[in-house]
Parts: sequence; C-alpha cells; structure tokens
Amino acid sequence: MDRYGLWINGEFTESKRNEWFETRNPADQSVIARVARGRGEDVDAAVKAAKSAFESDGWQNMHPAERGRILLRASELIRRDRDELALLETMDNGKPLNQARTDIEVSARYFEYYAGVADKILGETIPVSPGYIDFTQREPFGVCGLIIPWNYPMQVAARTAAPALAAGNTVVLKPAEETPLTALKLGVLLKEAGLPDGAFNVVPGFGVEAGAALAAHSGIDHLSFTGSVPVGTEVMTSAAKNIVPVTLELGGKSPNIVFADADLEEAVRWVVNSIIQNAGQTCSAGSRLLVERSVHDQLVSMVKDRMESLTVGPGINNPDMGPIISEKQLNTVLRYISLAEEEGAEILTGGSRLEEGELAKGYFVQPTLLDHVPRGCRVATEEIFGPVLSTLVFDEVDEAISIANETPYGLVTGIHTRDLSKALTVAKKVRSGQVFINTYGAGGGVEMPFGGYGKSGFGREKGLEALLHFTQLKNVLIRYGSSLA
Ligand code: TXE
Repeated sequence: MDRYGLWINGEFTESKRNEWFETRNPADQSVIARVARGRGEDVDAAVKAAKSAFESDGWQNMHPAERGRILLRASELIRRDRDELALLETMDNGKPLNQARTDIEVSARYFEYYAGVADKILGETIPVSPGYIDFTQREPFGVCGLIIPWNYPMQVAARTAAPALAAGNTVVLKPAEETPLTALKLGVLLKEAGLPDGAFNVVPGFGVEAGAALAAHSGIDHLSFTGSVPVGTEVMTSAAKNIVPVTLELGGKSPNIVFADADLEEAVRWVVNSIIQNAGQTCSAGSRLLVERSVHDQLVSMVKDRMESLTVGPGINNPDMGPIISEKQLNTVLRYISLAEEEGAEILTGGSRLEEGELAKGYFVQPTLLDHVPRGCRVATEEIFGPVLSTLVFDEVDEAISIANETPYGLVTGIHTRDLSKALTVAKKVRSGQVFINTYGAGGGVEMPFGGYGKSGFGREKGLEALLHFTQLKNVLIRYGSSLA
C-alpha cells in the first residue's frame, strides 16, 4: 500500500505528529493509501514555505514568459501521466474511468490556458492632469490558501492553483480528506516542470484540523473555498478576521428548463447527463427538471427510459455511473429520497441503494427520477448531491422563471427551446452565474467564467476572470512636468 506525506517545500515530509489517515475506494471500501494527517503546525510549515517562496525572486519576479513556460510544461506532464492520474482519481473518488480521464485532460487544459496568459496580465493608463502619467499594474497577493472538495479533486486543484500561480502567487492547498492523492501527485509534477520549491504546497488532512487552520492562518493573503455552505460561512468568517479576500464556490440546485418546442431527444440527453455525471455529485448538476406541461408525460417517460438504461458499478469497469463518495454522503442521498416521498413526490424510477453482489461493498445508488415535486419543498430547493432529479411542471414562461429562481442557490441554468428569443428572455431573468442554451455543461469550459449568484457563492473561477481574482491592483502616478495644474 502506498504512503503519501505532506508536500511541503518541494518534498514529501511526515506530519509533525507523524499521524496518518487512510483513503479508501468508495466502490469497495478498500484502503488505497495511507496519507499524512496535517494539522495546524503542518499548515504553519507549509505557509512559511509558501511565504518564503513568494518573497524570494524565484516565482513572482521570474520573467512572466518563463512562469508561463513552467505551467505549460506542467500541462504536458499531466498529459504524459494521464493514465496513472485517471486511475488514481477513479480509485480515490469512484468515478468512471472515462470521466476521470476527462478530468485529467481538463486539468491539463487549466495549466495550458493560464500558462498562455502569464505574460498578458495587463494594466491600464488613465488620463489625468497634464504633466502626469497614471497607470495600473496587477500584482499577486502572496500566499493563496485553496481548500477544495472531493468531487473533482484534480480538476479543482488545477482550476484554483493554475490561475493563482500564473499571477505569481504561491499556494497552500488543502485537498478533501476523501480524495487527497491526485493533488499530491500534482505537487510532484509541478516540481518536475520547474516550479520553485515552496511555490505549491499540499497539506492533506481533515477539514476541522488542516482546513480550519489554513483558513484562519494569518500568513494567508487570499482564500479560495469550494464546498458546502456551512463550511463556506466559516471560511468567510476566518477571512473576515484576517481581512483577506475570499472566493466561495458553494454548490447549487440548477434547473434544466425544457419548453414544449425543444428538441426533446437532445434535451433528454443533456438532462440525464447533467444529473448522473459524477453520480450527481457536481456543484453544477442539473438537479431540477422544469418541464412545460404539454410535453411533461412524454419527456418524463423518455428521461425514465434513459435512466433505466444506465449502467452503475465500480469506476474501473467504466460504467455510466460510479458510487457515491462515502457512507455519509450515501446516507444523505437516501434521506432525501425518503423525504421526497414524505413531501408528496412520486419516485418514477430508482430510489434505492444498489446492493447486489460486489456492489454491496460500495456506496451505489440507483439513478432516481422524482416527479410531481411540489414547489418550494425541500427536495425542490436543497442540494442533494446525488443522482436524484426533481421534476416540476410549468405552464407559462414567467412561471418557469419564477420556479427556476425559487432556491437560495444560483449557479447554472439550462434552457431548451428552438425559440431563441424565448431562450434569451429566460437567460436574462434567471438568477444564475452561468446559462446554457440547448446544451449543458458544454465541454471542459476552462475559458468560461464560472461561479454563483446567491448562496452558490461569489467570485468567479475559470477564464480570465479567475486570473483577476488572484491579482490586486496597484495604481502608480508619475509627475513629469513642472508644477502644472
Ligand atoms: O463538504 P465540506 P462535505 C456540498 C454538497 C455536500 C455537502 C457536504 O451538498 O452534500 O456540501 O459535503 C474542508 N474549515 N458540497 O461535507 O465539509 C473539507 O476538508 C475549513 C458542494 O464533504 O464543505 C474539504 O476539503 N475547511 C461542493 C472541503 O472543506 C473545512 C463540493 C469541502 O468539504 C472545514 C462538496 C472547516 N471547518 C460538497 N470543514 C461543491 N461546491 O462542488 C471541512 N472543510
């Protein structure tokens, strides 16, 4: 069995207390590796390493083109090791191997994308009084603390670390305790790519220990958190105490709105994919289906057929859907399914844990379709984070919009119609940070800004927008004339 230390200052080290935890495969609960259990004192060592890497000229003052070259090399190394990384992700997280391969490719894309902008972080000149020149420049914050979840371990590590590094910051990353392995491998690859020691550190460990210590550390200059709303609130509280900027990406209850004039075959494909991908454990999962009444019966029956045709099993066998990450998360999903019945919804398909044969060892649940979900009830508004689709019916465009906006979240909206004018009207009125028309989740999307309205959080990841979040603005005024104006 493999052992992974903390990744600090360009090498693996034991935790100060020499404590370890196990990471398991959710398909069969087998132990994959023992991992160093970081605590406050280890976070402190990592922050010190990151601070000294930031303060030396090794990274922030490297020629930006060279910084870009190193990140580009990182993307090549991720692609070189794609099979090993995908397998590791599948073992650690449970997701189907093909989905893990996509995750690894998207991770490589993040490094490639931000490599290309490292030397294009521009400022502005601002017209001021005669005899003066005013300009702005974008500078890194310093040490960025990144706390990430278990659903897309490598992707979210890359999504947050690549722009932070491209802007010249250094990083301390806390992966989720369920899935620490690919982030640790990323440390090794970044070193091989030429990243100076200490510029990227990984402290695996538990949320209340390593995560809370990182969020509260006074040496952190910027925080980025992806996870649940309650923990996001705690991270933001810590950020407030230290007056550091924070980006929160906190999940959602995103709708696919299907109008009667949509290409229903196509719509069904997006609707089902968006709820079964990663077994529904995706912040942007399309977990609500809002359907126009006249096509309700037809659409729901098509969704049901498609869900029933899906294969579920260990990720290594490349099924359509793998297991849920943990027993805790499985129980959450099953509790919501029981609640759905109590709230008056009808289970059209699925609804149970899968326990035949080998599946009994893992945390498998059937793709589940709920129909006649009453507006405003908990399964219509709360994030379940499993393969459970809640169907609601509407008659008018305005009603569709008001149901779509009827959750505290606002991450993504899918709109399916052949009427572009209707699609754009709805796109304007829904409260979500991203809208897809006649598609959903479209590709890796590293170029498209991503983030939420409402309780889905704030700040944007991906695209050039993310880069701005990892820089602070300095204004410089020069007087070159003599005592003018
Ligand atoms: O998340 P947590 P959990 C949602 C989803 C899911 C629910 C609970 O609805 O059912 O959250 O999942 C670290 N200080 N999402 O419990 O606890 C933790 O170690 C600092 C949506 O797994 O928020 C991990 O690294 N950090 C989501 C990270 O926070 C702490 C993805 C996320 O874990 C901490 C995951 C603390 N006090 C869950 N406590 C999305 N937006 O994609 C925990 N952590």
